[in-house]
Amino acid sequence: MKERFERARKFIPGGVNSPVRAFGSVGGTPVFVESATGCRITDADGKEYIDYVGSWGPMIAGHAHPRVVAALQQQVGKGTSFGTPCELETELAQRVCERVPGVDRVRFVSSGTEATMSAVRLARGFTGRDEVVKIAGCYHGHVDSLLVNAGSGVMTLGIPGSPGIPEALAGLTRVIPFNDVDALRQVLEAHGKNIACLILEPIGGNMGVVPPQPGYLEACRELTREHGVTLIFDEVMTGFRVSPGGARTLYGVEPDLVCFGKVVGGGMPVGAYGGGAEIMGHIAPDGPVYQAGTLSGNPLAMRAGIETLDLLAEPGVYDKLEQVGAKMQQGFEDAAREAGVAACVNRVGSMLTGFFGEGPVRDYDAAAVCDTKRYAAYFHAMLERGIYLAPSQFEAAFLSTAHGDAELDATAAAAKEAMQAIAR
Ligand code: KE4
Repeated sequence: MKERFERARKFIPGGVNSPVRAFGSVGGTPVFVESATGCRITDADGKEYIDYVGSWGPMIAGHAHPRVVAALQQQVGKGTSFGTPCELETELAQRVCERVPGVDRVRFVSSGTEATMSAVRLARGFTGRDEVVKIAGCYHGHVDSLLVNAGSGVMTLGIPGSPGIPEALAGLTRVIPFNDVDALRQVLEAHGKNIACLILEPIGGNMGVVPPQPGYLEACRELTREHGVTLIFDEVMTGFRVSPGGARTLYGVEPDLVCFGKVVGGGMPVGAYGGGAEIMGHIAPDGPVYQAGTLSGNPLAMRAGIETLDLLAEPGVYDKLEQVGAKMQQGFEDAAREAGVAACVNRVGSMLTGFFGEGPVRDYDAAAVCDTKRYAAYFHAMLERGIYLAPSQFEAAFLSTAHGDAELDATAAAAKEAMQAIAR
């Protein structure tokens, strides 16, 4: 793998097309995957792993699902992109609108980043306000306005989370802690009239999995409505995964806008944002808020999304996702307890994170004090045993309908050995 990585680095920054793939936070040389099927990936040297990354969420029905492959094979012969309306876009849009309560219109783009960027622009255009509130530890893609870190205090303006983001732009974003209703109430009471939107992952996934505390999402809904602030749920990770309608259905809280990605494209490049007819009516060409994309609604990507959502509509799918998630959690907890390793799991359905620390982990600050060195050691101990986990403590493991008892039992056995190894 080293030679492959060195060659990649000659032509691609860091040898990767997305930073987390470079194993920066766990060390070592990244695995180059050559093929995948079901819940297994095979690297370029032919070594097979049980995969718990699933391309970071899209592969909820497993890799190379026969129905998705057949659909793509049938579609590709008709051409790969038209740049015109195509009925496949309507087919997928109808499925999204029928499955997600409160979404009357949905616009497809090519990534989760495009979806959140467009939703924030729409909120700003719809409200005529400039400021944005985001949550510490939530990640919404590499959008300038959202790659912002918390300022010195809860009430202060954000600071750029990356070079290249102007102070003036970062200064329009305020960052508050997750699961902290008082912080949200304070910032809205002090600045609400300038705030266009609150955007959050309804279930944190990018600080590791951090579920909302009881009542938190309801408070976000009530307080934003009180101040005329658009509530945006970034469901790029949770959409169609934690329930057929996503987190909004699971928790019964309806945002004004929702962003999707990952699952909705079934592994092909698709993002989406949607909401009620009134606010979505402000998007060009119906309205003045501009957003466009050459490959938006790409027929191949639409076909993969349609097939994936249809697979998820089959009876028992979400029970299966809950079962495999629970079994993986049990295996991790048993292994940590038997080895005397301090660890805790946050899980919602088929997305979970094993944190190396006492916990509980209810926000970014609690996640940040977890033992990332021990996570890295566990990651490599599992990799050696043929289990591919997320190469970062602050990510989620994603299970699929393709994970079965054999894989989960093998994972639990590997976890026992790995925990013993890192406990020494
Ligand atoms: P993309 O632009 O990567 O399709 O989506 C950005 C995004 C938006 N919102 C949420 C909640 C997300 O989790 C993401 C992307 N997730 C990361 C993993 N945490 C993708 C992996 C990567 O960056 O390579």
